[in-house]
Amino acid sequence: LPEPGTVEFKDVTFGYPGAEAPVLSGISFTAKPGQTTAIIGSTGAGKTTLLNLIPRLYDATEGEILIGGVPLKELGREAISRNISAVPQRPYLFSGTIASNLRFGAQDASDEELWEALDIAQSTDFVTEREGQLESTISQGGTNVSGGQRQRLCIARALAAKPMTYLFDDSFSALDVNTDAKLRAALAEPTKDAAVIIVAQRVSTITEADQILVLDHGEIVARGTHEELLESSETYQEIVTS
Ligand code: DGT
Ligand code: MG
Repeated sequence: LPEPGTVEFKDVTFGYPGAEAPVLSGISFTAKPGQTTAIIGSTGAGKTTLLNLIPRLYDATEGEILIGGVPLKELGREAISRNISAVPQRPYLFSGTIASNLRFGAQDASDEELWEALDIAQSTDFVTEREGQLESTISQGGTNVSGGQRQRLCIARALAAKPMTYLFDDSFSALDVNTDAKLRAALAEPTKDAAVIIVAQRVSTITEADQILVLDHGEIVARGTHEELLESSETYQEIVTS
């Protein structure tokens, strides 16, 4: 069997219920533990849809997705949520304390572990400045927290769960270039044994990725490292220069 946490797509096709054309077709790749797989492509290319298939927000229409060699359908909801942390493109906070938001998916995490996660997510100052700190309240939908901060708290939540697979959907683009770089440097250690899949808008976020998948109209049109793609892919060159 492949290592735990490995994500494999085998010739996956997906169309939204009721829609005529598939949004993803013939998607095959492997995201290995200890590696970062990046997905880049224009708006509407299908990046979010692809990520959403992994925690089974939808099921593939054709083909198969396996985690650690086990087909998703055999894994069960509980195993999926225990092993996969997803930071969605529109991160969501619910009404409650910061601690309860961070413990969603990590009920047993100690306060110390929450602070560690916040530190990595560059959110220590934000929380220490609030009255009540970890026990300070977030309003429904996180409307009393800025968008970038909401994103970072959701990254901290993902880290607190210590999963084998991380999914980041455009989680760094709302951050300024400096914070983006610091946060990703801090992520290296806690995610070093996990399979990390990052959807990115900014090329600078993914130049170090072990593999980059270029998605265009629901198909992988090129794959490789940043250097390889600069040589081989016109679509990638367009993204880099745009
Ligand atoms: P982004 O986030 O703007 O960079 O775009 P992507 O690459 O994340 O694209 P995605 O996966 O959100 O959308 C791909 C296509 O699927 C696009 O034509 C819109 C369509 N689509 C997305 N979500 C839904 C949905 O819930 N229902 C239906 N019927 N279509 C959807
Ligand atoms: Mg998206």
